[in-house]
Amino acid sequence: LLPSHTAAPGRGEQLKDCHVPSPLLVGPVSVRLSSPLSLDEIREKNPLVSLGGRYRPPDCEPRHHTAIVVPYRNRQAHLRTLLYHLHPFLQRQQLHYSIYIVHQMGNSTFNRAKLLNVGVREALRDEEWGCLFLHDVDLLPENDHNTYTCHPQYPMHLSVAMDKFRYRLPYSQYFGGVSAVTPDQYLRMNGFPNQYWGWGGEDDDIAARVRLSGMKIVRPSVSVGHYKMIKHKGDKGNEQNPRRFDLLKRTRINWRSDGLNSLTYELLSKKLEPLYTNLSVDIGEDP
Ligand code: UD2
Ligand code: MN
Repeated sequence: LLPSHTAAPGRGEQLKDCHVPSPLLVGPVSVRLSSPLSLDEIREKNPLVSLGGRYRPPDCEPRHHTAIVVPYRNRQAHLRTLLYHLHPFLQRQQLHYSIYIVHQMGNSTFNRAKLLNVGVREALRDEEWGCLFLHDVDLLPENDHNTYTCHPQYPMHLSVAMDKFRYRLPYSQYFGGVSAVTPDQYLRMNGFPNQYWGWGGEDDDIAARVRLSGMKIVRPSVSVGHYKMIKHKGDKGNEQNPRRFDLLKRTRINWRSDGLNSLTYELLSKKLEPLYTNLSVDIGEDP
């Protein structure tokens, strides 16, 4: 008997493992930022993506299984640009992948790190993902040699060189933008903090958790970790968090009790859209 995932229609026999590196890679790519296509147009360009934004290479057995988790509210144009760009990018890497949009419902202050916790938990209900990518909606990778796979031992930070920071790492412990952990690494650091409401600090807290749980951050080379950030202003409902400096002083004390093991939320709906899985969640509000 074949494993169920190879038994899809038209797949009579066992596929060969995908070649490393993928022969489909092109290296640097130019990123289209103006007037994103409609979701229907993007769907037409990605006929092999199935419901929920899922994909598996048709002609080889993928070596990697990656869930992309995107914290989200009210950024429609950014989302379309991301989907337009990321689907072909990930397909060239011959990954088995799925894109999860974690949509914060209601008007409470935005909470990026908590949304990431929710996305990880819900994604792992679907599949045994080997790698979890935590991805801002407005960041577009500019080189497909930046593979969306995990390091076996350590959390990765991928967005090392952004146009916004003139293609340099802004500071050595910087962990914002795009990062990746295996489920084991995620468990070991007790996930991400739930207490950061509003803009800022949560990425530094996550970086501190990596260290406090005995791991370190690894990165791709600056030439490969290139990203463009879509220009934007601050969002309503995501004002700078004035408590972030106080919270960051306490990460060392709080990380074991605040995180994956204290996560509560209500999943309002899970919908398999053509290009992504939409998780609408109520994550409560800043107490
Ligand atoms: C930086 C970091 C980001 C995060 C943030 C502080 C970079 C490239 N990124 O981003 O990872 O640490 O600072 O919180 O340095 N979002 C929505 N709707 C909203 C608000 C936010 O969808 O109303 C999501 C969206 O995925 C966005 C992300 O949250 O990309 C981060 O928010 P941002 O883009 O406003 O923050 P930014 O660019 O300063
Ligand atoms: Mn941004």
